[in-house]
Amino acid sequence: MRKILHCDADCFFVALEIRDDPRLSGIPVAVGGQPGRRGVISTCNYEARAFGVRSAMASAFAKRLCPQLIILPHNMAKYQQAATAMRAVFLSYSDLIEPLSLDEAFIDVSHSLHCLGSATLIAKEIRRRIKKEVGITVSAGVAGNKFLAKVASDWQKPDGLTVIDPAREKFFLQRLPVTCIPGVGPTTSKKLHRLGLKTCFDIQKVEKSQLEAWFGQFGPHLYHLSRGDDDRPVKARENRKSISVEHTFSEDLKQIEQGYHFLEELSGRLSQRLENIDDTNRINGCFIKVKFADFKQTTMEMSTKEFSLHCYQQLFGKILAQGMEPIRLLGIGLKFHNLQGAIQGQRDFFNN
Ligand code: TTP
Ligand code: MG
Repeated sequence: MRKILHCDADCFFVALEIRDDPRLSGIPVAVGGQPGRRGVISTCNYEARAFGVRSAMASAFAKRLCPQLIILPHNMAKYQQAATAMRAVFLSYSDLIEPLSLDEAFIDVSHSLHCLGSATLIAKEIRRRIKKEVGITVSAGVAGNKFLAKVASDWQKPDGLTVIDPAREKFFLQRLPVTCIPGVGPTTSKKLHRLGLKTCFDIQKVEKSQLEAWFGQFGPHLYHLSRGDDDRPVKARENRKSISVEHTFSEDLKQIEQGYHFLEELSGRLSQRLENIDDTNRINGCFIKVKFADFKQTTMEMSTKEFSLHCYQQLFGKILAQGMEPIRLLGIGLKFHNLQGAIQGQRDFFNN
């Protein structure tokens, strides 16, 4: 029986802004671009969520939903610093950590000797320490696998701890909505609902072959996860060469300004993917990709040691200087030194 924790900070960017300016607590606050500049919301606190404000929503629309919403600019250095401090807390309980984004990670504590080996006590300690050392709340889930640990950490957000011990697993799954299964988006969930399948318990009653007939390769995934079977290991970060995010616009962008503002949203998303400090230390370049309405694609890169919006704005300016067509797709990314490759290269050199 494995013991897996999933930790996810509550409204991460905004929580850090409120930590540094307590006058903001209790009122609707977001971090994102300004509405007048076609900005987008990166995240908001739960007070703002009560008005329907959400991540990736146009800031102008968010202001319409919640006129008193305060929208603060990004402060990436602050968010990265907090992520590093959180990671340091995780590391004091286990080496087996799989970061999913700046504020979210799986931690395998199956072999941890801390807290007498109790995963629940470890989760409590992690939450308490992050509150004290970083000044924000983290929701945590404890279970026997990744799927259930992630569902559990979401269960009582914000500032919640949910433990699904083996004895409660079956009961928990019975009422778990199908939308909690990873990979079930709006289309699949509609199809499942049409078939009368609303909870994991409903799916459990269907034969594997039938699920395969209905959902193809996704069928066995539904079959196993609905039973709470998930043997995916917690994997420490791979030695990646690059990460990127991109967006295809539903309507081509015609104004240069819109492109610049969308870069802010993309860089928010990229920072989410910038999983840990080892990666930030290994940055050696950034790149941008632009696809125009006529499907012509241009990429441009520059070397840099750090992640900054300014580099992308510069690259974007250079691409636009070559001519401006309506933009269909915009993407940005980071390149890393390949540590493993460099070490292997040295070994090969000495061995030959
Ligand atoms: P999340 O963990 O998805 O969101 P959150 O921490 O703000 O809120 P909660 O976990 O309580 O639901 O993302 C972490 C940070 O990543 C978030 O604070 C801001 C950033 N982000 C974006 O910039 N754009 C996005 O679309 C999303 C979802 C997050
Ligand atoms: Mg979060």
